[in-house]
Amino acid sequence: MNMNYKRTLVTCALPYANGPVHIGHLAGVYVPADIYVRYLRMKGEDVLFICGSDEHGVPITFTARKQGVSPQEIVDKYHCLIRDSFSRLGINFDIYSRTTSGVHHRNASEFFRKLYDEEKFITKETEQYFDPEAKVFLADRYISGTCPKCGNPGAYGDQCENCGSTLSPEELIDPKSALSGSIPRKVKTKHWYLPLDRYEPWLREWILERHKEWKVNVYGQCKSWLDGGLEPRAVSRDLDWGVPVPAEGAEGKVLYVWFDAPIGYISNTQELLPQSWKKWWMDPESRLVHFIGKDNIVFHCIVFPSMLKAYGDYILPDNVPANEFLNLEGDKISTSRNWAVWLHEYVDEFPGQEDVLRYVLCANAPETKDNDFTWKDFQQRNNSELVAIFGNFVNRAVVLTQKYFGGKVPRNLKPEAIDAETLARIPECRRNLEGYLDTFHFREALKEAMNIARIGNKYISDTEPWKVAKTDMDRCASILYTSLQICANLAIAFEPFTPFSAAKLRDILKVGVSAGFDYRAGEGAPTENFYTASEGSAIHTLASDGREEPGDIVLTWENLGERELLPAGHELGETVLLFAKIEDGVVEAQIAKLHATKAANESSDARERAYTVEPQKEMCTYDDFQKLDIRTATVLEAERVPNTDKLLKLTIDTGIDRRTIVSGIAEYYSPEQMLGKQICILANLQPRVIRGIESKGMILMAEQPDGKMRFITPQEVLADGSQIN
Ligand code: B3M
Ligand code: ZN
Repeated sequence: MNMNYKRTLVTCALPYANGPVHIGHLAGVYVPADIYVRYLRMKGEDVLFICGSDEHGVPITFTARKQGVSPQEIVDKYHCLIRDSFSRLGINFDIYSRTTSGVHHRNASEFFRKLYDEEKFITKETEQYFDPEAKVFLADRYISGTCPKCGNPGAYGDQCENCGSTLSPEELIDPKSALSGSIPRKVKTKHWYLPLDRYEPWLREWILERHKEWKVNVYGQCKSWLDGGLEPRAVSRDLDWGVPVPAEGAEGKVLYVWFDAPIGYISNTQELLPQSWKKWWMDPESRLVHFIGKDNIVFHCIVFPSMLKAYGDYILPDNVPANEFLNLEGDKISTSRNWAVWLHEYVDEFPGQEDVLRYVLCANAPETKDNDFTWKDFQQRNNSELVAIFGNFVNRAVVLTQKYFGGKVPRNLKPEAIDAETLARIPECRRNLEGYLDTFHFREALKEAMNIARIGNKYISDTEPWKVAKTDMDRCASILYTSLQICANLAIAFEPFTPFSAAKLRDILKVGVSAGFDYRAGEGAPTENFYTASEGSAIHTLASDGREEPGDIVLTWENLGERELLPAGHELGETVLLFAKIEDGVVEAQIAKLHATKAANESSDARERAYTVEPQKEMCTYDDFQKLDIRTATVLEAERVPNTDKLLKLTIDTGIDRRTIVSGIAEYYSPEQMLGKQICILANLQPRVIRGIESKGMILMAEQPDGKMRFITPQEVLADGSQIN
């Protein structure tokens, strides 16, 4: 780690603007990053927090095609949804821009061009699958066919999801374009490649020797990539959506999305700080930290650093604290199967409980291995940790202060050993907390913050000021004095983790918190940031002239562990509850919602199986077919067959006669719905007696993917008895 840094540039993986953000993204990337940034800011460090939407790439063009709209419409929609839902969870990037911005297109193009001019790329001509109908080159994922290993007819060009084999499109039997169904052809095409093999010796030294402090999962993945040997990587694609390749002979080609997206971090910094961005990216006293999920490790630890190295001038990532994956109720989160808790839905459905999600995701963060989110655990952590420990302690301390001391911090009139011993434990929590936060162990850090609340809660339970008040007001004063100092410590310690509740607590205590730094200082606007007591977690910026005092007491991280943060006589604000209990019904409704999703997925799987796997019946001759007498007919009367659920007795006009047919359609149609309907029947089916009724013939029905039966009715009214052949 760069020990002599002056400032920290924190980036979060740019979400694809191809769908909303879910709890897996949050737990892996955005919540830890936000905690880290808030922590550094409270310590008064210079931090810049950069993110934005990743708006290029093939999947976005496919979504657009499927929905019959332009890729721009897709990314506009999701960009806004994602940006807004982040901020509703208190994740306030200094900029959340997008890779379709003009600044980014120019910057990414310039980046490529410099490497191109300096001959840092190689070119190769290869054969790629091309869809002659849709006129596009196909990524492996968009070619489907039969798996050579297990015979699954729905295997993809990169993988068979049935047997799990890794495939290449060449191996598929009967490959088809997933786009048009046409048979893809191989067409020659030229692309630019970054020869990663040339950077391998340097990467080995830089990561394996000089960054042994990286998280084990990150270091391990890098090592296995490096040990496997690196190969040149294409940085261009044949596509009409992206940053056009600025080179001769590159018509119809764009930069590969993984080439342009990380450059987006730089572009977004430029957009925010046109004058001072270089300080963040090129000064060796700046530290770059990328928060990402584990599937992005190779791009951030190997590919992007090689790009930066090739360019020169830029600093390299100092750390890349990647997390593993979060599962949901025991299953892998899946966007396509809607198996997720979506951030925008959560903030709508749980207003005022943003911190509960932040807390649970941090407590459960998949830092070293994949982890599971369950709604029961969510409820449990809220009710028995946030409500029962943190909230309960603060509430007891302030309510009793209101009751006995008119809402003013009482004087410490009769201190006892337990008070000093209790307060003495907080600096230790702080040391641990810092140790964990500095090394990206957010779960452990949160436990330490929670320990302060536990210390407070135990202290107030042990000392019982409500009882002491009956006999010894001076001692009661001391207990509440001590309790309130712990509350003030909590307002500092929890600011990174649960900023909304920390802000509420500051309101209760009438204090402000300093965030002490303004990234715009370099842009010629001298300003100062701090959190005020009443303005929640938003960073409040004040121009130096129009100074507005944030209250008498402004706390900083430096104060954490101090014994007197609130002086005697300091008046408290209004008492509110920090957390509310979550009832069973609330989580049960969420679980039911997931179960409904699962059921819908299962029936759609069944549908896919029915369509793709169900083989055609064996061949029949024309003569076989001729034996069937299929005709149109009209329903004249319909009634339920008594004591059955499924059967209707229908009287029909077949054009040749009137007859009775008993049909198993009562589940799908009521007798009233059948009256007067024209249908198709098999007229010459051997009569059968069903429930004592002679049924002559059969109504033709079509089975739907969900298993429901629908009768077939002619498009226009036909003469009854018309033969179908
Ligand atoms: N758009 C996110 C993902 O892989 C990807 C990150 C880009 S960071 C430069 O889900
Ligand atoms: Zn297979």
